Amino acid sequence: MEGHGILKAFPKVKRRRPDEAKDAPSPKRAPAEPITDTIFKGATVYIVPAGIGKTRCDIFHRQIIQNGGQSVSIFSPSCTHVVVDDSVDCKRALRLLKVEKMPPDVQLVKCTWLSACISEKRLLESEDYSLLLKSLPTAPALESEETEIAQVLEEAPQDPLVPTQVDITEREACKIPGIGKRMADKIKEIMESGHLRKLDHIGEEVPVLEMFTNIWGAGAKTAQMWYQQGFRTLKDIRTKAVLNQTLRIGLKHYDDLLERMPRSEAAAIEKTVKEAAHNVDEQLVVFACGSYRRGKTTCGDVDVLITHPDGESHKGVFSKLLHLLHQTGFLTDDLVSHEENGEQKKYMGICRLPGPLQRHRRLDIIVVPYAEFACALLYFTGSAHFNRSMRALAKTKGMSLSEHSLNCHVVRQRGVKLVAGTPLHTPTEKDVFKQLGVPYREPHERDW
Ligand code: DCP
Ligand code: MG
Ligand code: MN
Repeated sequence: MEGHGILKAFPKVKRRRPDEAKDAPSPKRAPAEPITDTIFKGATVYIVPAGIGKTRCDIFHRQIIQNGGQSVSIFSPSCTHVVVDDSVDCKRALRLLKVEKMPPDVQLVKCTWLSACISEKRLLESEDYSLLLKSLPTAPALESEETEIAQVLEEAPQDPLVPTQVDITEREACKIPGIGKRMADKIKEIMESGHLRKLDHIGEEVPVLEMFTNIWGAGAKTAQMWYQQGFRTLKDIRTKAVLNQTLRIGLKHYDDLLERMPRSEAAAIEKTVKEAAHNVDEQLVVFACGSYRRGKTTCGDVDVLITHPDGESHKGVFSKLLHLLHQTGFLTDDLVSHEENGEQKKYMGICRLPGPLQRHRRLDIIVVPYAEFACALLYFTGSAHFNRSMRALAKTKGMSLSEHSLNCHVVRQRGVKLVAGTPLHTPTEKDVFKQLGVPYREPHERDW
């Protein structure tokens, strides 16, 4: 059972967007990807969604995580950076954060800081992007950097003795309050070439990558690769890219899969799966978890958890159930038709309710042994952010929590697990909370 990290076990599970609790319909779907770089290592970033838009928030969120950083959904003084839309000024930012002033060690930066870090592949100093810098009129947004720099230069005291050569200009620029070495370098580049290269790709690449990562099964890496191959539209992808079966399905249902379904439809999908499961075995326990169980008004997919109280009979269920659901035409496409995670089995696919005007919807089905039921239920109910908090909590108590079990007497050395520990008896979710020493939280209280 050891070593079943979520990401390893279920690599296709998509990432959550940070502002999920608001439950607005969100055009978002993308699988998790491994950490590929360390740009944001050591950074804990809180993105203020206002003005940035959910899709961009989500992209940034993923980029931060993929690049070794932490992207948190709650603002706290332990954040290293708070990112706001370029249109947001300091006053509004504080209002959005509901604080009077920023805690001392937290950087308040414009969104372009994130784009710049990503495009330059390193954690940039925040000074050029900071909203806290008083000496600049406002920290320049990248897109308008050239104009801003020109303004700053105009406002700088005119010294008739300053020669016009580029290096001297750079040195002089450094003396202007609020202009650091980086900004001076940019001034120098503009002086030399009349142009800032760093801006060339920004604004052009992001929306295309966004559109590509909105294909179910395509992560940031795939999107980057396609972009580098010169693809710019979905038609390019459809006609020129090399696609595996999953991507082909993702592309086929591009629009449907971007849309969240109303709660009532999730209920109808749960009912369909439940009826089919009860045709296989009447004793099966069948639950829709995920956002549905948390009481959300819209759901990105339906996450159905199945177990059998006798502890044994869950074993033959998975393939029989899927066969049945395929037969009736309810399941239309398989994304990941069979993923084993210890004794748990997972299906990820696409279904459609009968009748005209019905859309294709994402459906996950998980069959688990009864001994793991409570931990599996807790895990698949989420939210993902809540799960991370619970796991972190378990860690502080020498325990470890997974979708399989809550273990005690875990031994870790520098964060690496050496001893897996012993699974505790947790017949219900309440037992898990109790063992962790925290008050029980109802599913609808688990968004964060
Ligand atoms: N999960 C997790 N970590 C992840 C992905 C998922 O812990 N990286 C868990 C918590 C989620 C549950 O699995 O709540 C179901 O995953 P979904 O991606 O289906 O997320 P939700 O059901 O919460 O939201 P949505 O309405 O977008 O489906
Ligand atoms: Mg879900
Ligand atoms: Mn799901």
